[in-house]
Amino acid sequence: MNTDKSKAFFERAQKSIPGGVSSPVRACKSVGCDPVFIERAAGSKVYDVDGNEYIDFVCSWGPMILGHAPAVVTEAIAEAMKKGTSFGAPTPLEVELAEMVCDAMPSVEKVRFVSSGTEATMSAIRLARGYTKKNVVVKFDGCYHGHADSFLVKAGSGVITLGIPGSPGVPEDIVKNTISIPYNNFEILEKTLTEEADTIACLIMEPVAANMGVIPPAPGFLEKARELTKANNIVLIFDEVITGFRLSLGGAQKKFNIMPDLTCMGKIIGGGLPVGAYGGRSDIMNMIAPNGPVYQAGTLSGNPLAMAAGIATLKELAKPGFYDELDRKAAKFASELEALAAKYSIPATLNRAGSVMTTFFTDGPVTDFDSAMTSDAERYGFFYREMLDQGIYLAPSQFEGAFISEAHSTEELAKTLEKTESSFRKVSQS
Ligand code: KE4
Repeated sequence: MNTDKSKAFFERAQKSIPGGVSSPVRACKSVGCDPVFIERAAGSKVYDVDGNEYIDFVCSWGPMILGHAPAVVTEAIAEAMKKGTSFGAPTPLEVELAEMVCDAMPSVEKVRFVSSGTEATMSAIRLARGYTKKNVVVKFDGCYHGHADSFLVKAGSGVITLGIPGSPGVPEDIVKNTISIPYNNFEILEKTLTEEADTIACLIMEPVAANMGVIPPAPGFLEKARELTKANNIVLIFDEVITGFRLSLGGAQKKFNIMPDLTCMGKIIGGGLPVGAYGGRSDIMNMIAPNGPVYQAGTLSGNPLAMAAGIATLKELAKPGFYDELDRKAAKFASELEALAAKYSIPATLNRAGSVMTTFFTDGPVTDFDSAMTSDAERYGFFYREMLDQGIYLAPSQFEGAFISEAHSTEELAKTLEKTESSFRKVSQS
């Protein structure tokens, strides 16, 4: 691939943007190459500034479940745009999207829109602290809940990708109120939530971890988390920024039939525009200003263009059979990918939840942060570069998910598997 223009943009970008990117993982540091700069996208494809075409499995890290620039969404945005772009006032669109979210997510009785997943999670833990009058937040090693101070303790996503142990700038005072424990470890979960119950405000968790790579909950783990948090006056927060509207119209909580107290959402509900949301039990949500004393605010919260994009997206997802077809496609792709790894005797473990999956370059099983970290990130980097060179755009990190959208055709998935076979052949010889 000729990527001369991307290289020039990357050099220029680094003069005015730290690392030349607006989010660290995009710099491709862990996969040993420079990022390509994307000019446009349509359907399952992205196109870089040199005119190279790629089948995209990043999907903007999850939002593009319909594929890029679906007409229903772009037309809705264009329509909304004619009426102005931001008012800083209540609008009918946010009421419509709020009602759609409350109808879809079983535990969400009330919802507040913000502009990112980080804003949603940081607001949810503040609310949990205000509601319980306790301060400690429990999270899981390798789970990522955005970049608010309280979460940068053994966090996933870009934090593990870049091997940053925590983050300078997070005061000890904050860190001491965050306990991080191993995912899928029943014994430590029970011990922590019972012994420290008097100080713990909330347990925040990805119901399916997807920021240390995809790691589903062990059978019974979500039920145990629900039982222990209920028994100890601890608010259970499901961070469904990835799983929400990805695993089903009701997210992971519908899929696994678990009712958290609060849910954080993002990505898909904005249809590609900046939207985050947090919601849940009315008795807790009613503590949020202006109803109650817990403060949270935002200039662009409920932005009409973003609301229009979210409404158009969720209307498509609500159509009968949408998730059945998407998951069928993803399951077939995953099983064929696993067969190729076996054919070339490559130590690999594929974890999948619906249409998001991760191929860990390790024998596995991969059930938590420690086992995820046995993956050969070097080998993933080699694989990533081989695939990029063949026009397949994967997450530039072993510890992220690959997303399949409605727009990925059978032919494109078959083509991806052909390119995967060629890459696996080289991986097995490397
Ligand atoms: P944002 O602030 O990036 O919108 O959302 C933070 C967040 C919260 N919770 C979960 C489960 C998340 O996955 C995220 C963000 N996801 C990462 C990728 N896995 C965003 C990509 C990036 O940081 O550039």
